[in-house]
Amino acid sequence: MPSFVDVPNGVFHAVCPLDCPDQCGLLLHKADGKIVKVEGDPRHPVTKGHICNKVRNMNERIHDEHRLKYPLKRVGPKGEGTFTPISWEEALQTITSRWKKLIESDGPESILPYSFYGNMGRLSAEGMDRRFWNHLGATRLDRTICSSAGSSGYQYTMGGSLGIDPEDTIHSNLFIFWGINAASTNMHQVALAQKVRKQNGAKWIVIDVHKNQTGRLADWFIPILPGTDSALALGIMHILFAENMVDHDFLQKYTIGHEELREHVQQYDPASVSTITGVPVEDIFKLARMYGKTSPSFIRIGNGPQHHDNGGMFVRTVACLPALTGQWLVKGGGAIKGNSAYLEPNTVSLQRPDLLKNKHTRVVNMNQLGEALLTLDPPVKSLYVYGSNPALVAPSSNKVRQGLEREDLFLVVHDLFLTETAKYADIVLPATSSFENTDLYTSYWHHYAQIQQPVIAPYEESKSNVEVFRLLAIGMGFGDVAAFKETEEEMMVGALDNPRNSFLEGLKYDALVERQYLKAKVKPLFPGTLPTPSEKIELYSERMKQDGYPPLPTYIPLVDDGDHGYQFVPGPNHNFLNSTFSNNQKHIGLEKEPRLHMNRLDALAAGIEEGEIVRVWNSRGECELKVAVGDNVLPGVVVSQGLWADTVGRSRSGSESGDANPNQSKRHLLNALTPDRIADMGGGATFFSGRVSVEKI
Ligand SMILES: Nc1nc2c(c(=O)[nH]1)N[C@H]1C(S)=C(S)[C@@H](COP(=O)(O)OP(=O)(O)OC[C@H]3O[C@@H](n4cnc5c(=O)[nH]c(N)nc54)[C@H](O)[C@@H]3O)O[C@H]1N2
Ligand SMILES: Nc1nc2c(c(=O)[nH]1)N[C@H]1C(S)=C(S)[C@@H](COP(=O)(O)OP(=O)(O)OC[C@H]3O[C@@H](n4cnc5c(=O)[nH]c(N)nc54)[C@H](O)[C@@H]3O)O[C@H]1N2
Ligand code: SF4
Ligand SMILES: [Mo]
Repeated sequence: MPSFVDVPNGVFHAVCPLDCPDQCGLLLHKADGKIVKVEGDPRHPVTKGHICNKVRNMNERIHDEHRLKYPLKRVGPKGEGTFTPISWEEALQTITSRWKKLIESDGPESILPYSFYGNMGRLSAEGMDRRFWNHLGATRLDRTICSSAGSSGYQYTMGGSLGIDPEDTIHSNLFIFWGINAASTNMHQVALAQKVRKQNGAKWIVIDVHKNQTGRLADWFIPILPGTDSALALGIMHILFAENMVDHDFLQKYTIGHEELREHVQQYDPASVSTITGVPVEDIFKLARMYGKTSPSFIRIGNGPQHHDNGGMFVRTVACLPALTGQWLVKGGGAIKGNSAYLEPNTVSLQRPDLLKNKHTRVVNMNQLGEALLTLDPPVKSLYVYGSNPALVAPSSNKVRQGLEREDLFLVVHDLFLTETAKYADIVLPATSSFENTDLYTSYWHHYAQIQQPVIAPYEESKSNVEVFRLLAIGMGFGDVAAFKETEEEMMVGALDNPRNSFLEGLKYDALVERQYLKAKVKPLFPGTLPTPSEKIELYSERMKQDGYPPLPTYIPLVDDGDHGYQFVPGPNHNFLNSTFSNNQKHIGLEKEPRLHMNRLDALAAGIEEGEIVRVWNSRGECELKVAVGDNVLPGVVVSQGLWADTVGRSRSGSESGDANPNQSKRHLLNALTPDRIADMGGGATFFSGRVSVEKI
């Protein structure tokens, strides 16, 4: 590959590395070796040159003077953030000698990796690191924080992460955004829907617990009580069958269990469903009839409703709807929950599970990090965090932080910034940004793969994840194993060669380097067969029955979360990407401050006024938030958005000294309130199934 690093001026192709379905193509403008402007690449077939505000401002993050420049060693108490610079040699020596001792005394399972998709690059997020942990025999991390409950539910119905091609939604006449704040989290799906609305008068329905950016764009916004969406979907099915709006031919040919389902949904009559969901009976009829009679109709299934105790069953249930109406056969009809199956690389080649050999290593669910650090026996003695910021993003954060504070826990954090998590670390390692790396990107929404080549030199002494794991392998004495000697290029060639994924056929490394955007070989799902046991859409699932679930889609209420007045839904916000950007003044300025959205009637009853600071609490923790009173949430529900830095309002990151008042700085820590219960399926998170009390201060 030609190197762009040494070319000081020009415009270079790049990929947005963030955990966002859109995975935009970017153009980086370089002057004097620095990125001075980030814009969308108009040649990207789906994102077409449009990007979000967050990333238009990315050059500030890349050249932020607060970025970590060199490895650091902690010299103050854990959590305070007082460090002194050390060399890479000393850092690696400290880590590997500590690990070697731990392996001898406590075994390799005393070491726990913790990572997520701060950088979606396949090599950075799940390449050399996985090889390293497999070879070491460390405790395995079950990566469940994001979408695993819903993916599991979808898989029971459809066999895998297989939806329609989003480019086909240009033909849709009805868009249902179901529990997705797409205006913030999938802007190009919104752009497509806007275009069709203008051209063909297509209608948008948004079903959400919060009338947010997306709800405000809808032709019809349907507010719903949290965690009740399966009941609504079953109510729609009840009406579709009762009023004969189902496609008998499709049901016969491509599904199993429609007779059982027809019987089963009789119990979900509109009156009962209305009581459960808070959606008026006439609206349930209107919604079912619109859905039953409009073609093509498209459902974009979001992450929100699957961050609940019953989240897997929600997705399993909604995924049945397009089958009832036969919409999968219509161009632009169907659904997208996630599309990751189409570009699924060869993970065996990439992650080398064979390196685990016969090690029966234990598994920790990442949603229960605090619990694992505090109670696991034998204990976790060392934690290595990269590409994630669990002190802010993981549920029940008071427990997480208590775990991170453990004096006997050897914590290493590899990041671009001195995050909330890094402040607890014994050793901090500086990470390159994705624009300094070589990596392979595969969207989980559209069907295009891209490659990033380094555009700028590594910032100061920072190193990529791939490089650090190579060095750690050498330090641990297994650097000679072939898996750790592979170059990035070899890893990508191997990853793209996946005989188990026919959609990847012909999508090869050299062509990708040359052409920049290559599409998976997709075709409509129907006519065709699915990777389910019956090869059909499983309205009735024998596999679910074997796994202990009701085999037919069923409404299961949320777990009792204590006697508190409000259901608490703390989702992401528009200008941060999870906690990324929450340390940037421009992004903070756009969001201003965290708010607690509360219904007018609730505020009146509690004597709470607009703009008042209230105490929000439950058995897990407390926050202080400014109230926004209005009608954008139903009574009994409170919503807040954004994973706010501890240090909002003051400078964070890189300032190598602690906060004056650590308790004060944590008052916006929304995850102090969230449950670390595990969802019904896939080990998923239940961020939105917590209850809170709200009181005047
Ligand atoms: N700007 C921005 N974009 C992002 C992110 C970000 O932080 N900021 N994060 C990225 C990541 S990692 C992810 S996973 C995605 C997530 O993006 P989305 O799929 O949009 O998921 P959320 O924003 O978590 O929740 C979506 C909506 O679900 C609603 N909701 C919550 N509970 C329920 C319920 O029970 N029923 C219904 N109907 N609605 C409910 C919330 O109010 C919210 O509006 O976004 C990605 N993109
Ligand atoms: N309350 C609440 N909590 C939530 C959610 C919610 O909706 N509500 N959403 C949840 C969801 S869906 C998700 S996906 C998680 C996301 O949570 P995380 O995966 O922790 O995402 P970020 O907060 O963006 O943190 C990513 C970190 O990776 C670092 N990073 C970026 N690139 C690299 C790299 O190449 N190498 C290394 N070593 N580090 C890098 C960034 O600087 C950043 O600090 O949060 C979850 N937490
Ligand atoms: S965060 Fe999403 S919308 Fe923004 S540039 Fe990246 S991929 Fe595109
Ligand atoms: Mo996520």
